[in-house]
Amino acid sequence: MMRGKFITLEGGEGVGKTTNLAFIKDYLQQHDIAVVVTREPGGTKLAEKIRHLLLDNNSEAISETAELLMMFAARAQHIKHVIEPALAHGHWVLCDRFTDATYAYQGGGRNMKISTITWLENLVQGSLRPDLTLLLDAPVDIGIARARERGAFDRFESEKISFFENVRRAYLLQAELYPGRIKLIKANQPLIDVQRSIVEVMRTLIGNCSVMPGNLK
Ligand code: Z5A
Repeated sequence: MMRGKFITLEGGEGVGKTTNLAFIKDYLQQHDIAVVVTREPGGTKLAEKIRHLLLDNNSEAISETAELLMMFAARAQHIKHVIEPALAHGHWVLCDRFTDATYAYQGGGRNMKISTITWLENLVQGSLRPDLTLLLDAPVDIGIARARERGAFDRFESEKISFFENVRRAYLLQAELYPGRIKLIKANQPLIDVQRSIVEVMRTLIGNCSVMPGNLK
């Protein structure tokens, strides 16, 4: 059986990851591709518990190191119990955030050493890397305004604007470092245009798969 493709969606607050995840899922299913949709931190029972701890605004102060290790602990569970089995069965995996978020939030936002993140990435993931990452990028104020319309803020959403500016810069640096894998999508345009750009990228990925993965509908 042919291994599935691993696609991740990244970007700062309110750039439209959740909205476009549903769109991409439908697009893949229209092409008879079996797709597993998941998210980070989260995706398994234990990882969702860790997510709850990480996002809880009322918890004791979480140290930067603890936050980083919790992200990777959740990721280790997620890879072992969801991502790897799905890919091995020929399913495509569509994940709302993955390790680029760690470089952006813990690296850019919290100033954790990049070499430490890379060390943990290698430990937890081995050779697993996304086949494609869609980085939705928009000016911080636009994304935050969209996200905050939803109401109560979680622990990350309560950060200062400068934190999100650093996160955005770190994401853009990742895109510069990995131009083959990370495709930048301008997210401050009308949704229809964002989705047009996404389809262009997806078409190339699907077109490059000479044989479609297993579990065709
Ligand atoms: N985190 C981390 O620190 N380190 C890590 O390694 C990982 C994660 C994996 C999880 O949040 C938190 O964990 C995250 C980083 C941290 N921090 N925060 N905050 P999350 O990913 O679950 O949630 P989020 O980033 O806060 O996502 P979000 O606010 O839900 O944003 P979104 O999913 O990108 O946006 P959306 O819900 O699709 O859209 C927001 C609104 O904008 C909605 O009303 C849409 O209808 C609207 N929208 C979307 N696109 C458009 C366009 N183009 N025009 C107009 N309106 C639009």
